[in-house]
Amino acid sequence: MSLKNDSVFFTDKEDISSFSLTNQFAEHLEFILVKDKFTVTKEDAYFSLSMSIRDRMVRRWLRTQQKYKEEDTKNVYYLSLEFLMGRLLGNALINLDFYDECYKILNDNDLGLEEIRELEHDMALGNGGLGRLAACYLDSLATLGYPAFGYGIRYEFGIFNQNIQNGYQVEKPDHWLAYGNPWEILRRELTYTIKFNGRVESFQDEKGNNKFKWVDSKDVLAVAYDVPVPGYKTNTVNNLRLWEAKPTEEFDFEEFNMGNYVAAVQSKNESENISKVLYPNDTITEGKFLRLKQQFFFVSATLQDIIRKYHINHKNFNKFSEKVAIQLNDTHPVIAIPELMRILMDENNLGWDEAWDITIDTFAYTNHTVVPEALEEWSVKILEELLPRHLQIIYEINHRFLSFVKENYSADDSVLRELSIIKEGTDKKVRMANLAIVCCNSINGVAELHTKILKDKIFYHFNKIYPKKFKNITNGITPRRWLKTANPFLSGLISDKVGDKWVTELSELKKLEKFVNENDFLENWRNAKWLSKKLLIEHIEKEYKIKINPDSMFDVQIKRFHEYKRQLLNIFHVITLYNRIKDNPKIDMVPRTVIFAGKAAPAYYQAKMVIKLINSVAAVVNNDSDVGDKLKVLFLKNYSVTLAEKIIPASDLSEQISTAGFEASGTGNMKFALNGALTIGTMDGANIEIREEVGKENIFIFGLLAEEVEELKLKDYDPRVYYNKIPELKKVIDMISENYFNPDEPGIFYDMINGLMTVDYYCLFADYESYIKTQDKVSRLYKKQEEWTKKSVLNVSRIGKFSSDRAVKEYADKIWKTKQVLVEID
Ligand code: F58
Repeated sequence: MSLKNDSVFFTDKEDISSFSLTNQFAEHLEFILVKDKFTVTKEDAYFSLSMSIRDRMVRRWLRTQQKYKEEDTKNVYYLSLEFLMGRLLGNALINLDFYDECYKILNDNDLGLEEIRELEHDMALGNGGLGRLAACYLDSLATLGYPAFGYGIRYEFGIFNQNIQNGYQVEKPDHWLAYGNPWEILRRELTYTIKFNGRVESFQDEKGNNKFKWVDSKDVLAVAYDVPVPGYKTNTVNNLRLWEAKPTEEFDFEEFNMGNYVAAVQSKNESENISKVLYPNDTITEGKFLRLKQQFFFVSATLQDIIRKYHINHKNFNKFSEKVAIQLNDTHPVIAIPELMRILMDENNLGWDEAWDITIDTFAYTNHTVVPEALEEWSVKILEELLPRHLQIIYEINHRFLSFVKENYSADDSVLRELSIIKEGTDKKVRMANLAIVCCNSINGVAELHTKILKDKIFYHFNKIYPKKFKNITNGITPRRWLKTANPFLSGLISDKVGDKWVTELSELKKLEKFVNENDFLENWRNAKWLSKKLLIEHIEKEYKIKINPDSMFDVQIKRFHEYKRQLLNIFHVITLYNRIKDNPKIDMVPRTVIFAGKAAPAYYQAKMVIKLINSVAAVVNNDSDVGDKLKVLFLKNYSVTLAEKIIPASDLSEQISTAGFEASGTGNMKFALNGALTIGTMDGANIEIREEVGKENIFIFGLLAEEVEELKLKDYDPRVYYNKIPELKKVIDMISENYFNPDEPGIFYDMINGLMTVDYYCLFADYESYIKTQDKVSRLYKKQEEWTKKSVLNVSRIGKFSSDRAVKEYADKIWKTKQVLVEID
């Protein structure tokens, strides 16, 4: 609809910024929140400020969307089951350049902006790197002015809250919406029907073509909520659209009329369950009916919305793939492929070939893992029940694909079995990655090594068939959040020295290099780190009542808990240091504060036991008077984007120690280096490219290479050989198995030690010696503060490649073929 008379709206010329922020702040407090000076709370101040800032975005937001329509731009749709956005207020203040003004307004009212910012609940709709990457890309897309749209689910509960009880992880629901969310706008008018179950009817149309119809489905509604994504100092405000599930009718009236109120409400709950909770699992798929429902729910709503928008400017589908690029963030949204085929064929009467060409030209897929058990497979039985028509289409795609391979390549049966989208067996499965590779125009890995492993190993035969489809786009992070906002001390110093162009052109940091021998500058650099450390210490002392030595090296590993990330190897180093102190309490060593944070998937027993071990070691080490402040071990609970923003600026050493060949890229590694921490890491993921950029003399690399890990395994790797050969390692293992850190709970680490001594799948024992020696090197360098600081400066100055701006431009050029758009406001 559009209004004939639009006098109720401000004209384009009217300067809405003439309403001062102070006025708007007051207005929201009084008229929206209904508060006065007697009843106002700090939470009210947070809400009111956020709404005032949102108001400032509205015109740009509307204009941006209008502009995309007018120009009929080629749009990018980033489909992701996860968006780990963190807090939005600070980011909006920085991107819109309102930080200083708001700081003053609040100060004048005896409120601290930083204190108010602390009241915002993280928007934690993701597990880790994959979800955070989506959020960084949204920031870059808006900053660079790409016509882009994020699509996902508005989970009522984000990633669980992690508590620690007796050293164990305990999960609590994350009720992030409990007090409302000032950033989202409900778009009730954008409600779509999502079908599930039912059956497929076939018939012949008037021309005698075989046609299919999905009938008798059980329906659910998807309702849109929009979240603004402002670019940095531009007029572009892009849109993140998240779907909430609702029942088609509020109650089952038959049940209701029969007086069965509870049953009636129950069916309402079943529909709403779809958007209830983010799955925290690390290796998923098996029988997760609701997870598949989530995937289809959001994909179906999104495609309906994309097609609606496309039809504003186009009558038929001829130009669809010229105007629409859909990026699938991992395999989670891959069910969009048969859904688009179905919509085109069954609802719009296109033939198979036409529908196929459009589909393949539209979709692109990013892979984020090399762990084979993490590649999604859905049981054919489940698909048959939930999405019968999609299963048919998948079978047809597979049939055509395998025929094509047979005709064009001399592939034997075992190769065909490997390529097949359907995995045969007693419980047949659909391999979602294979479906994606066959149906997408581009498949990309997220770091060079990762892409190489995809091409040479995991998808070897696919790469032979479609060599041009495989691409690498190394991940990136947004400098706006991860330096400008999170680290005011360092970013201030950098801008003083080289100006602030780096915020949108990260390679500008190169200019820092020429100051690397200036003593004053190095002094200021150290001071910036020290100030960030002081802030973190305050936070830790307040929350954990533990004293931290500000002169100690902050040695940090913060990320999801997974065996391949080897937090366990890190704690082995801690125990080794502890033993050295116990052997010689007068030892002259570099004091360390070793910080861990991260969540383990609730069902991942081994990862949870690593958390327990860290906490057990911490309890012993931190309370041993021989140790004093030479060594402290901290496990900071409930890791989040916000906590990362506090820890990373304060870090000296970044632990990136995955078994080589397992970490697709890593993005934490980039965030630390950008904040001046030095990295200790393996030749894995993006560490390799970081080393290439910063220079091998400015990073601490250790351990087996990916191919050496493979070789070792082929040679019947025996971890006991290392245990017997390395006395410090033997001592560490013996202490754990003899319950040194857990006298009250003997035997709890038995499985862990047994696994290490017999299999050690992630090669901790094989890498231990090299890790410890490298850690000793780290300590020696830390003693020479000037040299350390120079390396820190060089890391920052050479890290420009890892900006998400660069990554997003590569996606736009190599895959989406979309152009930047300038949004103007009079
Ligand atoms: C991560 N994957 C990779 N998955 O582990 C990391 O190397 C990479 O840098 C990052 O993606 C971005 O490319 C990741 O975070 C998940 O969180 C999955 C969520 C769904 C369940 C399985 C894990």
